[in-house]
Amino acid sequence: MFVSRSLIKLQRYGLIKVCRNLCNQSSTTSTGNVDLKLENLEEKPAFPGSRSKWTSQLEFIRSENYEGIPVYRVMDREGKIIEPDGDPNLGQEMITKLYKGMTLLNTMDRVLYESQRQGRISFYMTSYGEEGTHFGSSAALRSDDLIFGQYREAGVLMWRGFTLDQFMSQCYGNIDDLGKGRQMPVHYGSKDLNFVTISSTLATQMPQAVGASYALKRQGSGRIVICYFGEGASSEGDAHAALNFAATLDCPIIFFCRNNGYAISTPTREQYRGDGIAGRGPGYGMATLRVDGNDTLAVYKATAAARRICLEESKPVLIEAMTYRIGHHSTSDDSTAYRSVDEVRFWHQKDHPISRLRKYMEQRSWWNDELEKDWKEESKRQVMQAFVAAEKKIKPNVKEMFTDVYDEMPPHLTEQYESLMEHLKHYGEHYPLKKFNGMGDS
Ligand SMILES: Cc1ncc(C[n+]2csc(CCOP(=O)(O)OP(=O)(O)O)c2C)c(N)n1
Ligand SMILES: [Mg+2]
Repeated sequence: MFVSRSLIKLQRYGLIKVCRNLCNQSSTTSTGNVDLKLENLEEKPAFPGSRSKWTSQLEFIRSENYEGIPVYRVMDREGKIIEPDGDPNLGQEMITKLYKGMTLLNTMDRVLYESQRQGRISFYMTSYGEEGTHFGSSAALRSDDLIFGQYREAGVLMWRGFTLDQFMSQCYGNIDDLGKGRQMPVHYGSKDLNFVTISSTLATQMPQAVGASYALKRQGSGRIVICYFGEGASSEGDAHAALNFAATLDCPIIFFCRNNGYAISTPTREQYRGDGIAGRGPGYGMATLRVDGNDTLAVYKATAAARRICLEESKPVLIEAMTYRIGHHSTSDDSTAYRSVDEVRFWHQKDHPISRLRKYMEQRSWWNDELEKDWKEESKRQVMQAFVAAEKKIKPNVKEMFTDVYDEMPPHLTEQYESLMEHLKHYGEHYPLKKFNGMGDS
């Protein structure tokens, strides 16, 4: 403060050169952030980093006085393109692939949800209603872009090529699970597909994703990172740290918020007071877009444009995709306790990403009832085949719980491992060891 006032006085007396020298000596931030030209100093505040004008109005900024950031969309609810040049013209093949992916995910969700209800797997999370955010965004990425997910992004991984067998094996924790049965169901990961393994502790993926994007930038790799998260996770401290680091380090990362209206039972009206998640973007100095997450084409265009900003400007982008979680939060939740059936029905019947894309296809004669019927049967057959195969497969050896976690097994894990082996030596007959790889004779 003292230095700033002294500088201004010096400048008033025309001692600009002296001032500049003093400034260079006293504070590098001042010289870096403030335009110290005499004529500007009277007009504008000289605070480091300031872009403001002076005002004599004592007026608080109140977000309720501003309209919400608009929601970008390409199609209306009837699948009609709104602006003539709005259609990304992805072509019949690509659109059909998107539609088949979205509906396949839907079918897989139904089977695995029921499987949990029947006690065959321990846990599951569906993506009902959010299929457009998954497929629209992942289709706009390059296959070597790195993905950090939260947990409700199975469609993103499906688009990358994760097979039904791989999904099922993970949920069953069988011998073909890439995670060797060490994670709860839906905690997928694939090194080959550049999809970082899910850790469902909220928002942990966000600072990690920023670190990864910074590393990709330093490598000059031409790759970017996309980080998915829910509007609930956005309230975590890690989310704010991640957004600010990404902005100040100019990281090539897309923050993709799936705003599905709920964080388990907490509705968005209790989650934040400002203009959603997009409303925070300008505060971080980040290019920001709010998009209709149920409009797959709009999500595609938004993500493709964000990717270009990341690469061409080496800057982060925040996308808030507005959607609705039609299913329960997870198999541990019963959403009828906190929302009405009518509310859910509205989104299911009037604003569903799958039916909207289908209408778009039907208007172009790319899809009809017969194709739908055939695909429904075929997709169900594929899902059931993978489901039956996964259930039959044996589990990994219990040793896998301990190995391959650290580079070398640390003493405390060695101790636990030996203790478990000793236990199984005496009481193995009480466990279904035959179902575990290489343990049938234990
Ligand atoms: C740090 C942390 N706190 C709480 C939880 C419990 N939890 C799991 S999911 C969830 C809600 C997250 O909501 P949102 O981010 O909106 O994602 P959505 O489930 O809606 O996709 C909560 C509170 C957690 N996993 N981690
Ligand atoms: Mg949510």
